[in-house]
Order: sequence, then C-alpha cells, then structure tokens
Amino acid sequence: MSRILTVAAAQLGPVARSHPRSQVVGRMLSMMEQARGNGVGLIVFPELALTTFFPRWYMEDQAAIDAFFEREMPSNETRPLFEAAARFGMGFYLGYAELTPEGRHFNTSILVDRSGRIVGKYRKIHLPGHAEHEPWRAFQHLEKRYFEVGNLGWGVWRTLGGNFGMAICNDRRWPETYRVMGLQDVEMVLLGYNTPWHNPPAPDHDRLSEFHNQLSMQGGAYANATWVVGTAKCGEEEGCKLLGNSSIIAPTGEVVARALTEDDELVIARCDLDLGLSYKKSTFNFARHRQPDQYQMIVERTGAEPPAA
Ligand code: CDT
Repeated sequence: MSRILTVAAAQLGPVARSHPRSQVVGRMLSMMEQARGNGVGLIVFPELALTTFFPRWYMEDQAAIDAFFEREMPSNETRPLFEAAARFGMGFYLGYAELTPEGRHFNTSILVDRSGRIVGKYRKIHLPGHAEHEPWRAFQHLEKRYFEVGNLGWGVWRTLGGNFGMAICNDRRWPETYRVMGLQDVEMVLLGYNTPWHNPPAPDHDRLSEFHNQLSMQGGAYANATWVVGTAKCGEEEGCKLLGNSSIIAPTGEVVARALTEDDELVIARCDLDLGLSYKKSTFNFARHRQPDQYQMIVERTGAEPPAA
C-alpha cells in the first residue's frame, strides 16, 4: 500500500475583525476545492483560523472575548468544512478558540479524517505573551490571559494511513513538543501559527523572525525524523504584520515546499510517510540511543538555574 500522502499547507492571508466566520470559511472552502484538483488528502489550516488574532487586544468584557470562541465544533458556520472533507475524501487540521461547556477557554486544534469525523484534539500548551495589559507595547499578546494551558498533552493519532500529531504556533519553538510526539512514532506533525514580525519585549529578534521559524520547524523535523507542516495566518492584519513562510518540511530536515506570498496560498507536497524510517533505524533509533536516566532535569526543573558558585 502506498505511503504517499499529498498534503497542503493552506496559508491564510489576514482576517479582519469585521470579517464574519462565514467569509473565512468560504475562503477555506475554495482552498479545499483547489486542493482537491491537486490530489490533496490532508489540508492544514492555521492557528485560530476562523477569526482575527484577537490576543493582540486587551479586552475586559467577557462577552466580547467569548465572541471569538467556538462553543461547538462543528457549528453551523464550520459544518461546510466537515461536509467538504467527506465529499472530497480530504482530512484537515483546524485551529480555533474553544469555549467548553464548563466555561473553559483553550487555543485548540482538531484533526478531521477523510470521512469528516474529528479523530484528534490538541490544546495549546506553550502559551506565549502576558496576562495583564501592557500599554507600552505596540500591540498586546494576551494568550496567557485569554487561554488556559492545554490539558491533553501531545497526542499522536493513527489515521490517514500514518501517525499524525498536532502542535500550535509557539509550541514549535520547544524541542519537548516534537520529542513527546517522536516517542509515539509520529510521522507528521501538523501546526498552525500567527507570528507577529515584531516582538515588543525583544525587538532585536525581529530581523530573525523568518530564520527562527524555519530553524525550529526544521530542527524538530530532523531530530524526530518526522514531516512537519507549518501553516501561517499572515500579512498585515489589523495593523499588525504577521509572518508567512508556511512550509512543508521532510524528516531529513529539508524544506520541500514553502509559501511565496503573505496571502491565501496553497503549499503542496507529495509526502512519503516512510521517509523518516532510515533515520528512525539509525541515527535516531530512540530505543537504542536515548538515555532517559540522564534527562531527569528536563521534567524536574522548569527555569534554568546557574551552577553553584
Ligand atoms: N501565536 C503564537 O504563539 N505566537 C508566538 C509569538 C511569540 S513572539 C516570539 C510565536 O511563537 O510565534
């Protein structure tokens, strides 16, 4: 049986605050149509794909905040995506803001199979930014205010003919993200992102935004012998410039395909899910070479502590 899966990173250009979900879903559906013509079996949408990236604003009115969240999935507005998945035989990854029946808020992604069924859910663990209003910033990054830390860990699901894992945006900068999935024999990590070019607490990093995006995804792919599909929401959104460069990265660490625009764009690659095998049997044969007894500090310590004087 073929282990080739044709995958699309469905990069989205900006979504304005005034754009209703129906409009964004319409853009996503036309990308699914276009992807179908290219034989795509899995399409990956960005983080918080259905709305503008609202953590850039400080808000106190809980109803105004909750308006950016989904209370059900699928909903009336998002059901057409699930119907298209079933009609086209195309799985998808979708990032959205989740409001649970218990009133909990998460930055979430789901994995939907070719029949239009949700087979996996992930809730973002590494929440960047801050929890209080910081007016000195050109824009806010209030993920720590609006979301709880995800409570599902990093799962890996056997679907679409392979082993698939999910992460969300800032997670991609942390090697632990990929390793937890690598230890579940992940073959493809799907992730969406909204990354402002400008980082207010460290503007000296701005010129390296693209480089750090590639570095973290390529490093994660190589060290875990997995495909990584990173999909941006990008362009100038409500006055804030967001990074593009959506990429499909092979288990070799090489970029196979990358976006050229900062707008709606499909990035497509034929991915051999067996490509990581030779790495998993040699350099990164975990069972043979890892030494977890020597890694205890990784789970026991959170912040760095300098050695004793
Ligand atoms: N959405 C998100 O997680 N964005 C963060 C911005 C952090 S600034 C370095 C990211 O890691 O891309």
